[in-house]
Amino acid sequence: MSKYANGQMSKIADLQMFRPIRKETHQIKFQSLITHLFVIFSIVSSYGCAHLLDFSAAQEWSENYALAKGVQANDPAIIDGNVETVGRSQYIQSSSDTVSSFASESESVITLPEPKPIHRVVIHSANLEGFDLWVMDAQGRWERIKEVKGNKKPIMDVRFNQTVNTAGVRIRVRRTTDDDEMRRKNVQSVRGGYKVFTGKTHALAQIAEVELYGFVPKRDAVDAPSQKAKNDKQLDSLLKF
Ligand SMILES: [Ca+2]
Repeated sequence: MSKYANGQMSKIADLQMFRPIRKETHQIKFQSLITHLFVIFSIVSSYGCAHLLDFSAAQEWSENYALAKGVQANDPAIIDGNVETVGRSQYIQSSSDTVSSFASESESVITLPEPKPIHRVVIHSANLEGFDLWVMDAQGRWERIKEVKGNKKPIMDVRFNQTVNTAGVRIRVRRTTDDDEMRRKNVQSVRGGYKVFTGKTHALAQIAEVELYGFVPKRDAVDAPSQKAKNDKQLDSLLKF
């Protein structure tokens, strides 16, 4: 074998010896990269969860805005803070026509001296089955934002899809558990398929209390930003890699 040929053999042998080392080095780097990516992913995930926890932990329900000074209702017993005193919804006087008057529905209206960010309405009622919730906009116009049907609970905890800044809440009564009895009493069927109305066809809602709530910053969440700063610092140091 010539010297040149030996040289070639030597180079080939070196390369054969060297290749597995380079492959191993790539494997180590790749594994290291995967490990770091996993660690970063874990930290980012926990950071995201911590962020969500910070958000939920940072807020709580406000005081009951319906009990604030200057709040009024068309029956004061529904906002006196006492579930033992039961108020009633009031009939809407929409027409002087007798038949229409008999069929009129009722409502409970609460007005606040200034707009509040409301997200939750709790209604205590023994007979309220169906109703619409309306809120007043900045121009004093009413907007319907919620419809409830087939309620069976004595305490209804209604949440809005989003917080509404409003100075008025109206409960428009659609159905009570006393409606059927009132119809039997005040509507008579007569010969020829006609009906004779002698009184109201919708009963008033018996409402013990209406509570209005929004979100406010939680008092003991004041120190929460320090944990967030700690998470930020940890994430920054890892991303510098
Ligand atoms: Ca009451």
